[in-house]
Amino acid sequence: MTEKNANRAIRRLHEVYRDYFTIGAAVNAYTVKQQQELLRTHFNSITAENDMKFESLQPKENQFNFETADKLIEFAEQNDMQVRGHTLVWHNQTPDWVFLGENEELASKELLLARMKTHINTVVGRYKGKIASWDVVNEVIEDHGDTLLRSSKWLDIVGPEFIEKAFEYAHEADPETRLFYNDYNESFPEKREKIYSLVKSLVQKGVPIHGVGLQAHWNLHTPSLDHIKEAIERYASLGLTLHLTELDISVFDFEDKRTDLLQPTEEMLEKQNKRYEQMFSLLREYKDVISNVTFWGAADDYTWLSDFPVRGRKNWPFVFDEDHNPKTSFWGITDFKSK
Ligand code: HAH
Repeated sequence: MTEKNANRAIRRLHEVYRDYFTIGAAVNAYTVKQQQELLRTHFNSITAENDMKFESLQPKENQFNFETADKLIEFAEQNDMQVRGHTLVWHNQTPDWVFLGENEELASKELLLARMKTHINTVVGRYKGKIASWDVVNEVIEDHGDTLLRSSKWLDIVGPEFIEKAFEYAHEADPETRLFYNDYNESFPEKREKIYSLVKSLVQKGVPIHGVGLQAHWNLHTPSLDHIKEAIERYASLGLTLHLTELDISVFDFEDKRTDLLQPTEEMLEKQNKRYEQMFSLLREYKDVISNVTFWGAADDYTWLSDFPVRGRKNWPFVFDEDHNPKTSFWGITDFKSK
């Protein structure tokens, strides 16, 4: 912590943002213990980092395991937090059995859709009234080139309609919960336009979709503020709600593979502070369309970025440090005059 902030009174992050959007953190069984004070104090929304993914909830056919997910929901209830559900249909962290039929062959379209329906019904139904919004479909857009949809077993076996089916099943299971399409690299124009056209076609077909999740895995240099602003406006023009679902600001550019740092440099922390300050100022301008901002973690002692994209390399992407104290960037996003 810098000298000048040493004795300042800390206000709760979610209270500072009360008139703007809810403030979330991704959590797991480890962080709800290790970071419980910090989570209770500053966040009013949580997302399970892994514990509501297909492989966690239904590792074997019809053998559901809700133990950890239930505990996270309980933690949220005890602390007046909302829950974002993550995620129902994705190409990763989904067990192989889902896509297999008899004799190790691929499942038929009918079988895969029936399994999708059972999974969504059981999971969304169980948490009906407890989960305010769900990432129904995650990351189906191809990053580069002219191809719209990423190749996956969902796509190979069912065809593009697997996307709308997922939303329909989720809506049937809980008509109140808000249903999101969620993706990364969402602010780069090339991918943004593809996400936009997918979501637009869903809206036009009358598919029950209510929001777009911008994952917001960003770094010190990209995406630019202009690109973030353009992305927000483009998605909002569809008349849907926006959430920032997985925000973190890596201190390394994506291509940067250096592994020598034991601490972030002063220069990195200064840039990160400026970035957080400018971003949150922009996000506040769009409070009418953005209703939740979730960090993909809470404090620098635990982040998935310490294993991605370079295994075992520490990263420091949040506004709270490894001891859960506010970083300069915490003051950067909480020091503002409300309009
Ligand atoms: C996200 N993918 C996933 O939605 C989340 O479930 C997981 O825990 C972490 C990140 C992001 C991603 C990326 O930024 C780049 C390549 C692949 C995936």
